[in-house]
Amino acid sequence: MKHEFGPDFVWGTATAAYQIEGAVDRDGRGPSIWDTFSHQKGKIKTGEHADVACEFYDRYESDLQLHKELGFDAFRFSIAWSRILPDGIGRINEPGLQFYDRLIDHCLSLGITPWITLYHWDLPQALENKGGWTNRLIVNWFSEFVNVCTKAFGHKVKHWIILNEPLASSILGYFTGQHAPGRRSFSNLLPVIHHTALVQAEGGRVVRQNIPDAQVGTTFSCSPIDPFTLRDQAAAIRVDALLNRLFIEPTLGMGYPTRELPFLAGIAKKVAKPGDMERLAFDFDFIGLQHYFRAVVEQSYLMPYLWAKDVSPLRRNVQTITEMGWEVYPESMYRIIKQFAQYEGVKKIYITESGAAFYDTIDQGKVNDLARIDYHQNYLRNVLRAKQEGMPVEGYFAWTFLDNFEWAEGYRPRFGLVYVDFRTQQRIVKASGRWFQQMLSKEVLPDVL
Ligand code: GCO
Repeated sequence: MKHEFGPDFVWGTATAAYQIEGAVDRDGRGPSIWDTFSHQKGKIKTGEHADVACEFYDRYESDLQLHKELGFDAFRFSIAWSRILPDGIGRINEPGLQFYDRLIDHCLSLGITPWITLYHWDLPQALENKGGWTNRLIVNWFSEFVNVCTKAFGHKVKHWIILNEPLASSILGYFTGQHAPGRRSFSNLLPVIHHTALVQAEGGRVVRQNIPDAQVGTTFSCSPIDPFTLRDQAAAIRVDALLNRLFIEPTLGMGYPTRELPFLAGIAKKVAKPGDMERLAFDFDFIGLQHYFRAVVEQSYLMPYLWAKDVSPLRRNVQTITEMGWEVYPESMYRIIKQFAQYEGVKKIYITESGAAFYDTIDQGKVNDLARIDYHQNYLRNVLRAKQEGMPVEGYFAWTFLDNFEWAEGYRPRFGLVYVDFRTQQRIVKASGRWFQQMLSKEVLPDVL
């Protein structure tokens, strides 16, 4: 399979600081909103937190060694803002910088290209205390953080991702409250969306200014949206605007999709400052698509502003559903790449995340996760189809390397190619990890097989 993607295709795995690092109070790290949130009662389904997680902070050397053995040549990780700036701004914590410096050097020594995500949801608590993403000053705070990181690592890291899934952090964090900081109100929504979109572009500008030869990108969660019945077409168009278009179109200079979602017009009227609409644009070198499932929606009067809701896979008699309750529907990968490739300003696409949580069991020391192999194989076939049709998709990062802390779900859903026993920290490469290893080790496959 590998050779069909061509020699320059990037093969990686993706991770996030809070989900794997642990060591939350080590070497001067300040608290983040996820520390606070996960320790509040009832916020995480299993009552767990990520104080320890995969102990990646201490185990990164052997973990990266394993990553190398599996054949991946790129590793996507995020920087915990509060390790570098414990108060979010101001004082720099040298040991925090040193940790990422060692991690980067170790990647490089193994021939693994580091891909850094600057924001994967763990806002310093000190900044949340000042209003977090509802406060317009976040644009300055974030620029300061990006400035510190790019000055420290820009000479050796050339692949930078500004935000991880801005839709999730803004809506789940400040509107529905399912994620940190767990705030819930409609009045937060428009400021948070707008500040996030501004940060996305400003962050890009800081990276480009400090590292002229960097590849700068940002990621979006995305799903093709299908109407449940013919009557639901308008609903599907609205959901598409919210899920797939809200954060990319402002970067392309198209503004927010206000025609489909009139409530967004409130941004220009009440939230934005003069000149903002121009500041939202930034010409990213690449965009990262994070794709897992398609959505099927129907109209609903119960959901204000959107007037639509999801039709669950259970109601649709879907055959394969993951532990997250997500439908496995490989063709959606092809469709979503096609949808994003149609934007004129999109130059390059990387699949910065795709993967599946299934219930894993250990049998005689082995995890035979055939369903996960099927998932990656079939989703990859659809990436290939898009590529062969000429779409500029140039890499695939499996979510994820190690089983880890799955946010509000706790440790139960396991997405890893490597199983982690959270009591002993033992790692067991799953059959899916071996599948990648085999696939990636074969430069050329005989054409007829
Ligand atoms: C996300 C993330 C990951 C998740 C993964 C599975 O955006 O949700 O980037 O942190 O763990 O998507 O849900």
